[in-house]
Order: sequence, then C-alpha cells, then structure tokens
Amino acid sequence: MKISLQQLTLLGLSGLHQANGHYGYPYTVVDGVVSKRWEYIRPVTGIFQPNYDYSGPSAMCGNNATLPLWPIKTLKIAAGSTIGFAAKGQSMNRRDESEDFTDFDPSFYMYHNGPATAWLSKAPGDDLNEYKGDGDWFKIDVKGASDGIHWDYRSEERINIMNFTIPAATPPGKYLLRAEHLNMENGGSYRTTEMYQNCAHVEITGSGTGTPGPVTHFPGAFNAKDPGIWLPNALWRPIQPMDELKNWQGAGPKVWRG
Ligand SMILES: [Cu+2]
Repeated sequence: MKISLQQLTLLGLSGLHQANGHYGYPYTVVDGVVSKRWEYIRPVTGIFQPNYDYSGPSAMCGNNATLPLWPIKTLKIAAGSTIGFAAKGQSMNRRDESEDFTDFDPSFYMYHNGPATAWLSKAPGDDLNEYKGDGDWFKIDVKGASDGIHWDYRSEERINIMNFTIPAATPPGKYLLRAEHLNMENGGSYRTTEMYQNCAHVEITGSGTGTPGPVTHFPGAFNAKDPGIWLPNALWRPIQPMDELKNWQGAGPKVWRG
C-alpha cells in the first residue's frame, strides 16, 4: 500500500497520542487487589480527556457519570484503610471508554505532574446506583507536594495508582468516592489545568462517629478561577520549598481527616 508522507505523519502522531494519551481511573485497588475495569468505578463516555469544565456536571465523576451507565458493584472498605485508583491510558481502537473492559496494565503510569485529592459523599438511600451525587461532599485526602517543590505524583516517579486514606472517623455507610488528579504544569496559566476524575461506589464499614466537613456540592465546588485549580505563577516550579505547595489542599474545602 502506498502512503503519503502526510498520512504517515498523521499515523505517527496518532500512534504517539494513543500510546501516551491522557488517562482515567477505571480500576480500584484494595489490599493489592486490582478490580476489573468499571467493576466499582462509574463508567464514563467518550475517550479519556482532560476536563476543562471545572464547574460543570462532568467535574464530579466524569462524562455522563452523574448516574452510572449501568449498575455497578459497591466495594466494601474499612474506615481507616487505603484505597487506590489505578490509571489507564486512552482506549485504543474504541470510541468510548465505557466499551473497554481490558484489565489494568501496570506498564502505564501517570505522566502528568500535579496534586490529587479524594472526596466522599454519602448516599441518602441504600443504592448508590440511584445516587446523583447531589448531596454534601467533603474532601478526605490530598497528595500534594510533600517536599514543597515537586508534586508527589509526577512523571519521573512513574506512579500508576493514586492512593488515598479513608479517615477512621468516617461514619459507616454507602458513599460515592471521587478521585481527582490535576495536571498543573500545562503552562501554569488560566484555564490550562487538566482535570481528571472518576468515582467509585464504596461501602465504608467500621464504627466511625465523626462529623465530616466542611462540605460542598457538585457542580460548584470550584471554578476555573480558583487558585486551587489555577496554580499562581509564583508557585510554578519553585527552586526552594514553598509552604503553599507543602500545605497544598487544592480547590474546594480543606481536608477532613476525622
Ligand atoms: Cu493529558
């Protein structure tokens, strides 16, 4: 088959784009066990892309995930323990991530540099598959820049699982668990931060009696002008540790640790 130089370039670019493309978090990890794809994570439509609509409906759980596309399972996890969200690159040869059921591939890693946060929202009823996430949300964990200079989750670290701790004081119940990763180093200017987010269905067990807060709501927890989304230029690749980065808690409410 004869192929033009232009076609070759296009093929080359799209190959590179798919191999290194953006990503999402379709798997959970508990005690080293990686789930099946979309087993406990709400499936999303479209191809994994950075979300720039920070204050829109997809900022909660991704594209078309205000309700699950189909009923998914609920993962039991004890308060005080750790849950992971495992990354996967854009689906190849598919137009929709929800049609992809491939297993976790540990060779893929998060190659963007930026903070990660986890959030919880308790379902009012017994079935998370019916919960639109329109109740109260609180933030439970943050992975920022512990040395005050570099984001803990950065390309060189080749991290493929974001880990978060469920506060021991979290009251038992069924929750939507939202995980977010931001690519803050995409120019450091207004509306360039790439947001990636997915939500898991979890049942938190234990005897926690805390009162989580402060709370917020989706959509509306933050917006494109929020300094937690738009990294001020002063914090752009500092040469000395900066408290603003060390104490980073992202946009929206402060972290509740119980
Ligand atoms: Cu990207």
